[in-house]
Amino acid sequence: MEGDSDRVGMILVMGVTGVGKSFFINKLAEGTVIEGEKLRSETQRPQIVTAVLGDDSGFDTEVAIVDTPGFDDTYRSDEDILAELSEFLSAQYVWGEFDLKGIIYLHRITDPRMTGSAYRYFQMFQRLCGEHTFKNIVLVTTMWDQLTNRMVGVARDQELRNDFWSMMEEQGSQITQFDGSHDQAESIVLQLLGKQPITLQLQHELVDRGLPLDQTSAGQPLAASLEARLREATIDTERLNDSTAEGRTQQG
Ligand SMILES: Nc1nc2c(ncn2[C@@H]2O[C@H](COP(=O)(O)OP(=O)(O)O)[C@@H](O)[C@H]2O)c(=O)[nH]1
Ligand SMILES: [Mg+2]
Repeated sequence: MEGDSDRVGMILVMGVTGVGKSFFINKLAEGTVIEGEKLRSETQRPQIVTAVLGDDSGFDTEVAIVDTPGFDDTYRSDEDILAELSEFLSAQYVWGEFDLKGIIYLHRITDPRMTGSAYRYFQMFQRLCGEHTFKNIVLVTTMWDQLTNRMVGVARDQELRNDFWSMMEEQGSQITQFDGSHDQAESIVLQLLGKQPITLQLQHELVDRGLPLDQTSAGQPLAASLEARLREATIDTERLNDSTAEGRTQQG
């Protein structure tokens, strides 16, 4: 069909550390990413995994799934994570070989309440995507099999829908409970692959409008700390220059 591209679709998997992003991706492409990687999350970068879906039907669909680093309280700052994501998303937008089709946002149903970092991440996530992409987003609750009482999960699910997810749902986001199966992971991804490609708000702002990260919708709330981060980087460079100069003086 005219206008439809032959490019492989890309899906981002997002959510704070430990919600099951890597687990979800391994359901689609077994053993491609490391699960439970908390201790090494400081070195984690967005990682693209390609998978082929729908073997049985005879229609194979290739997809690029991205495992993204999420906020966590211990190992990396929110600014680091946003900077990491923004680099990846800009590069994909400018040079990428894939069409971004959607985002899968994971939330652990075993969490009694939304923690500070989970809430900050969720807000950053919404700003980074922009409302125009909400119809390409599936909000997924994970780890239902870890609950001792399913009714507790059902109540939390309702709370999430009422207090946090209703605005996105009204604007077209889907909400679903993940049972941990390959089949469901595949059907969530296939559903998103059928949609029109999107450009995220952050990609528009960074690439099309040339804004610095701290002036983007996602970056603004972190502006003070992003600035401090930049200042630190500048001071580091100055120190490096100083010591190089010193070195030369001593040598010369
Ligand atoms: N029982 C169960 N364990 C899960 C599920 N999702 C993730 N896990 C486990 O929870 C831990 C954290 O998941 P992981 O995928 O590494 O989270 P990530 O930080 O979001 O990538 C790992 O040990 C996973 O194997 C699930 O739906 N059910
Ligand atoms: Mg992971």
